[in-house]
Amino acid sequence: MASVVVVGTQWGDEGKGKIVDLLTRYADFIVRFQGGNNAGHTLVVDGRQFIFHLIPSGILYEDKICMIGNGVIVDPGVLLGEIDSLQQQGLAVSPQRLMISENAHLIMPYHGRLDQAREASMARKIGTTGRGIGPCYMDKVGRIGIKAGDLLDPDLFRDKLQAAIEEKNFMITQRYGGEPVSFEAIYDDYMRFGERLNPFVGNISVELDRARKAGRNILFEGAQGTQLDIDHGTYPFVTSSNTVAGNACNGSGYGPAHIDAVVGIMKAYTTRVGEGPFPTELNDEVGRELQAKGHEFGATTGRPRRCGWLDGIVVNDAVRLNGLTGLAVTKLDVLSGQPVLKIANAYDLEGKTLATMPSNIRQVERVVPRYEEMPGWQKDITGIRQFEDLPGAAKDYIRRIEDFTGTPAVIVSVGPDRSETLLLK
Ligand code: 2SA
Ligand code: GDP
Ligand code: MG
Repeated sequence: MASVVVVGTQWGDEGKGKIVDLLTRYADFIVRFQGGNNAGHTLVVDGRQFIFHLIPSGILYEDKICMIGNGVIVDPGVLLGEIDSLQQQGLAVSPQRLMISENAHLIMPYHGRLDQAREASMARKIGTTGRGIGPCYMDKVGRIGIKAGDLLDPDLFRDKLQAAIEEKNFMITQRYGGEPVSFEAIYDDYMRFGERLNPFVGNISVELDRARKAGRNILFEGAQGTQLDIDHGTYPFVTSSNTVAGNACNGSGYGPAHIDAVVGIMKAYTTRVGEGPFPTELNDEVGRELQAKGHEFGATTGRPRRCGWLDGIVVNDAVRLNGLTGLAVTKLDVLSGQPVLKIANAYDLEGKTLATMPSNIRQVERVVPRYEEMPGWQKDITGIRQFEDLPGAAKDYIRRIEDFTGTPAVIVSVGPDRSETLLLK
């Protein structure tokens, strides 16, 4: 397996949690490299559901080492809550099994406040998760962020917090008319968090290099999806990090020449949660059926996810932007019962035919998908475990996806459970 990156090819929630869990079997190290607790990665093992927001799902395997890379932003209260809840379920999360990069930036209470206040004040909202993601990455890039490693140095932490709070309270009170945050309360809370988290904090780049040289297998777990990438997605309706595979290296301190494969997770249809254009969205009975059958609700916020047909433009963009070497197609079971399936294979825009997502957001709003139609299948496929046993129309659907993406399907998922999976190659 060597070093493999897993990314979402669409707008997130493609089933990365489930597929990462499957691939974790072959991995020794599992690494998150971007995003924060905006992510919600669900996996179901023997009917038991787990939702992870920060800790890589590999933590369920006792012999694996999980890492939170420098590219991740960490809300320490949420992380400790996740550690505690795993411990209550009988899973010991020791510093030997979980490492946090000293360079990972911390989500501070003022980030959440600013995220929510900003959303409330915007005429055209982004539909963020309200977890402080944008404001935290803004501080990182603006060079006033506070890093996990800073918690090990109370004087440094105090000085940085003091400087940041002055600026943040000005924004909170003057710009948004809110109540200021208290330096003392944050300082005390974060020093307490620090005491518990310090044993977990270290240089994960050095550890990963050591692991690679020892021939260990490393799995990089992406969060959100390619169209939510800050550079390549449907900006400004994106998250504030690079979600594409290249960031697995930046976000963990791992060299690009050492990546061996990139697996793109692709839902058999498309969903989006939050605001922003969605060319193949279905505001009709079919959209409602997919939402109900696929249980399409946010794993972090519970918001309903918008649903639509598979968008070949989105997937082909993901193939190019991530250098995908294989596809994992999820939720094929949700399409069962549809008489006809549609795949967008081009966009029409004012007399022009487009094969990629436009960068101009107003154009993204105006594109009209051009669809090809394929017959559906009626049979329930959740019990099927071999690709050959799928109904002919389902096999044709997968083959068509491979054909227009030029990328082999390596996994097909027919249900949320770890066992409801077909391995193709
Ligand atoms: P943010 O909070 O600043 O990252 O929001 C910016 C946009 O990114 C979208 N976003 C997501 N889209 C899909 N899934 C995500 N995780 C949760 C899930 C979402 C939830 O697994 O269901 O529970 O609502 C996720 N995180 C961020 C977000 O909707 C904005 O469009
Ligand atoms: P992620 O953010 O990409 O990890 O995806 P989420 O966990 O947010 O959302 C995917 C949802 O689909 C979860 O509830 C999964 O349990 C579920 N899921 C994953 N694969 C399948 C599948 O093949 N079929 C069905 N019906 N559900 C699936
Ligand atoms: Mg999710």
